[in-house]
Amino acid sequence: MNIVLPSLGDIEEVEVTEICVAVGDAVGADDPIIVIESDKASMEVPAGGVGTIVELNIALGDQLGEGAVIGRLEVQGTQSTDAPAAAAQPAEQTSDSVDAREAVQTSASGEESQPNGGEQVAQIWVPDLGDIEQVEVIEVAATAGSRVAPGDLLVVLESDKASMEIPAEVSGVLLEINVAVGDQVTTGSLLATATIAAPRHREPAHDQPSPGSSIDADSPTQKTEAAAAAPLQVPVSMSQPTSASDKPSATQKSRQVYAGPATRRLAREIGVPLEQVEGSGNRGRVTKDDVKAWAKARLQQPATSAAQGATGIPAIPAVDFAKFGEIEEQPLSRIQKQVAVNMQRSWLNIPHVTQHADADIEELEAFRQSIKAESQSRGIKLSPLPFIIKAVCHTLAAHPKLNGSLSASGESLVLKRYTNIGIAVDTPEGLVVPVIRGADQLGVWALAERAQELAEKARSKKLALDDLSGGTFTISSLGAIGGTGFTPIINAPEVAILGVGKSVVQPIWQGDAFAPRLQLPLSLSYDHRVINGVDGGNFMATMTALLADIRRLTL
Ligand code: CAO
Repeated sequence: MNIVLPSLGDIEEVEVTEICVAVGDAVGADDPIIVIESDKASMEVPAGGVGTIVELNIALGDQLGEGAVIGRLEVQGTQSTDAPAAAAQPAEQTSDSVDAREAVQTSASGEESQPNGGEQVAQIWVPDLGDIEQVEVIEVAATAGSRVAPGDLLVVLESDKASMEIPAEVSGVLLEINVAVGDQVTTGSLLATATIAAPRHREPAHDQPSPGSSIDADSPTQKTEAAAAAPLQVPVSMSQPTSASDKPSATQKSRQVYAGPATRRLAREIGVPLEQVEGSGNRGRVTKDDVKAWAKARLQQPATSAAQGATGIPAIPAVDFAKFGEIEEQPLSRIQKQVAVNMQRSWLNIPHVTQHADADIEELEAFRQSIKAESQSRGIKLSPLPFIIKAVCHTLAAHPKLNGSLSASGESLVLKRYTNIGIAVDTPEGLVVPVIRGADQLGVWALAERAQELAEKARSKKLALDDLSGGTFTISSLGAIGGTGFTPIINAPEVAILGVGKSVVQPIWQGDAFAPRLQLPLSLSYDHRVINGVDGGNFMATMTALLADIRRLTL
């Protein structure tokens, strides 16, 4: 059967703004085939029968008149005929129906056209819904106390066939919003109450309502009856499309969304905030494709900047710091920006737990001091760090989970049979983490040499990509600076990182007396998805035991 454009009432032509199906699509009777739009309203034209679309005769932007053949539907189980589609429901956009949404009731005793000099209260009702009994409130776009102007969106209603945007028709302040999202409302339900800033003057023609017009109905009941006398056969979107000449204000723009019911439904189903979607359709109309493209872009988008909100977390609001005093803006280096992204990604994706322990390095320090002359003659700077790296390699061998990575699927822990230790190095350009490959195969002298070499390369920007990749565990040492403990952020996809603080002499109980002992603060952050507290505790116990007695590193 032919799918025919239904009656348009007094509208001569409408524009095709969305094509919802393709040839070959199986459709149900209520499935929208196209969305059409006049300068007053938009509506979906349903298939009108169950079957398969075998022909489409329209293109986006086509101007159609009543009776135009949109396409052909091969009705399931019947022969195709040329009879007009009974279920292709006509859109009779009568002037009454348009006026219906303008219905406001004033509490002033006189006509609205008679200024009384005082404040008037306007009530805003659900307009004539035709043969639709109930619609759902799917969006409440205004709040009590806010100022509205004609055209500002108040609420969006939706039946299973169409959505209706109900705009304010008056300038004023909203006293009360009488509905909430999810409410079922019907023709004549009270939506909102507003004080009108200035009485509205009607055109004389409007003051002489035609029989059945709801425009002068002065009670919800009367209005409902009046509206029922001029029914619409198909509910249409009552929203006023944004035209080029009708530029919304900034706030209005952020609230008003111009989209059909199917698009709104899709957006709701997949959780897309329609007000954030840029409409590519006619007059900025948001189409289903826009919604899908927005969702797809969001899914593919890495956290590209530190300022950006991630995982649905609202972004930190921008502040004009210059308002409070003099400022200087320093652009971030490429490395700093990348570090910001990596840190945020790790912090937001990984449940971090940080465990603290002090290692007694009294003997280690005595040994280090004892070989200082030798280190100088070798030209190697022997800080506590290479001993810590050595101890970490031993500890990882005993607790290999901490040398692993959670697989991308999250289904397994990848254990690595190699130990590559990343060392966080502070440079003027930002933090970099060069990697000592095969650290477990190196002695303390070699580790010291390698760490020194990589730190110098990092500071002189000479690191190769190879120097920065393949790490299995990271050490971040602030020992030269100070601090007793901190929460290092895991260098994902590694599962743990060791923070090193500054060693200090502390009184340690020796069983019979306190003795001054050099204590090295260690902070282990681990990924609690794969590393348990027991694993972290065991790691720290092994680590502190090794540092307390470095002879164990030879075992
Ligand atoms: N406790 C006490 N003193 C320490 C110490 C510790 N834990 N660690 C180092 N020191 C001492 C050293 O012994 C050295 O003193 P001496 O010359 O008297 O021996 C002095 O501090 C300076 O050490 P260093 O910084 O030159 O050498 P290092 O091996 O300890 O560190 C490196 C090398 C590359 C880690 C370091 O230069 C660096 O960049 N640290 C910053 C890392 C960082 O930014 N981490 C934060 C990441 S998260 O934001």
